[in-house]
Amino acid sequence: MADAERAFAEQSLTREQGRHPRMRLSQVQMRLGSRFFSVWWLLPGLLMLAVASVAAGKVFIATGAGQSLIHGHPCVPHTPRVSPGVQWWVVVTHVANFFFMVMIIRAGWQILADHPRLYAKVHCTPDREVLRFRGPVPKDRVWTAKDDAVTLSPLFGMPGGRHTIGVARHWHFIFDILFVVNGIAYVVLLFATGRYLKLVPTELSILPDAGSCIVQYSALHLPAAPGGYVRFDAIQQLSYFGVVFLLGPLAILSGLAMSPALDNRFQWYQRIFGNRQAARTLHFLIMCAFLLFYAVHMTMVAATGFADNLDSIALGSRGHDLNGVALLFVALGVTIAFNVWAVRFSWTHTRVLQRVSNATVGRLMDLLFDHYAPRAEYREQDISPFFWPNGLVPTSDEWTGLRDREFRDYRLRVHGLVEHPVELSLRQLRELAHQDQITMHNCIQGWSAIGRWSGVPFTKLIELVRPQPEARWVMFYSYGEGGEGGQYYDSHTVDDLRHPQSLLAYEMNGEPLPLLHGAPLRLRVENQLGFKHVKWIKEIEFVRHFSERGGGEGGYNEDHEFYGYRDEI
Ligand SMILES: Nc1nc2c(c(=O)[nH]1)N[C@H]1C(S)=C(S)[C@@H](COP(=O)(O)O)O[C@H]1N2
Ligand SMILES: [Mo]
Repeated sequence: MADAERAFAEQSLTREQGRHPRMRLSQVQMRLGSRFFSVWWLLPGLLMLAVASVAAGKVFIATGAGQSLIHGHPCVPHTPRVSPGVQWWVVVTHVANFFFMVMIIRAGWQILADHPRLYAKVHCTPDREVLRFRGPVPKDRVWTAKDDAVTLSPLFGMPGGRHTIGVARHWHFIFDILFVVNGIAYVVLLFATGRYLKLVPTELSILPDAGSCIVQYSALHLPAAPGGYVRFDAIQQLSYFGVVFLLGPLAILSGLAMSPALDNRFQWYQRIFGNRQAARTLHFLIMCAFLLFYAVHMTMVAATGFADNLDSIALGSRGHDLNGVALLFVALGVTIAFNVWAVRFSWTHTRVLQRVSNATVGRLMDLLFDHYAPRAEYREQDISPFFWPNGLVPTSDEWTGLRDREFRDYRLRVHGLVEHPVELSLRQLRELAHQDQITMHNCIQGWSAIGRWSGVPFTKLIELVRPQPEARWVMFYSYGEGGEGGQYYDSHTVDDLRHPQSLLAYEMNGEPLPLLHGAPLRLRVENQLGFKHVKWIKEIEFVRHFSERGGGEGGYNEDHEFYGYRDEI
């Protein structure tokens, strides 16, 4: 590797950029009707609920009906045990799963911090959030989605310390793949060895048995378990079944529902969850459910004989020694050490992390999503009342001069590896074609919005300029600057630009493109995330490969924020 190349590869995240106010747990609010309340008000409510259910449990268990329920339906069913002991693969997949989940959840929080608001409807209108992690959106100035991010402590966020969704996504997705592979291995072995019988309920009697458990637990009676807790009780079985066969798959599916490539190709997909934002909110709630599960799980393990339980979970033995506890502490220690290392690595070797992610996650995305040409159309009444803006409106004399003359002097320069370079005025572009589409924009930060875009299908431009055969990528350069200074730009494959919905847009919602949203011309490439839709386009260049231009990573955010070079999720 040449020295210059090495220096670039070693480029890392800096603290100066991307600092935002710290997230404060005291500011987390939920909406009820038209008002927002601190989520801390849930605590006394939950406490009252707990007290009430203990009281109800104690009263019910003393009644005849209660007695006949717990005697007629044992909490720990008498079904034959599958096979005694624990197998090594159960322990390995269990520990690996814990390790992966810690990374996924921490990186997930970091991703959420980039747009700390959750919605129920498809639109992301300020003051219509169902849950928000910072105050209301200021209304007295332009407030971009980038302005809205918050900083997490490195104790919570991966890597924390500033907003950096690029880095967080790399960790999140790399560990998602490991999580899925581990999950598949676990489920395959579960069925291959017949041990699924421990998890999958096969008889309806599990329901009254579970009822019996609920009554006994809420009355604070630990159900009788002769010989120790070697067999799952009905509630355990149902919750393990739920975590493995419902929560896990739902986490994956709701995560995929945030993909622009999927949503703008198969509209039915996000509808499974209601809409794209409901899927994002559900993705968050599933994380909460996982945490709740872990908390209850560990509490029960501790409450029913910590060391013995850990022994039988980890080693399948009840040696009345501390092997299981030792294993737990080793697993915890390795997880903590890895997390400390991963935070440091994020800061010192950011470019390496990005490259690894491009080569794994990026390749997989290309393979899975490449052939999905976006074509979903929304209806007039679906158009979002609010469209978050992003980026810095250009300030150069060149652009402000054009703006002051209403872009009459604007000329789009299209050049590079083409047979017929052109310079086109807005009038010429309008005469070239006028295509209308109502589509959903998905920002990498998590918000989305539906809008009507009108402009020239990019295929028209391709026909006009006739790219040379070796031209595989197209660079889009903006009049605007990125957050750290320097020209904003990005790149697309010619293949993506041939999609019927790839558009050079000169109108938004039936009006000439507003200054804030990219006047006079912006890009729409509906299978990709928002940051690839360059606004305030100055010129277009056909090249062999994006690495020949700019910082070499594919675009401004790829260079400065370490984003992936294609982002279809
Ligand atoms: N020139 C330029 N184009 C840009 C950006 C930018 O900062 N500069 N931000 C991108 C991002 S991150 C998004 S989500 C969309 C936002 O488009 P909107 O402001 O119309 O919502 O523009 C993209 N295009
Ligand atoms: Mo974005």
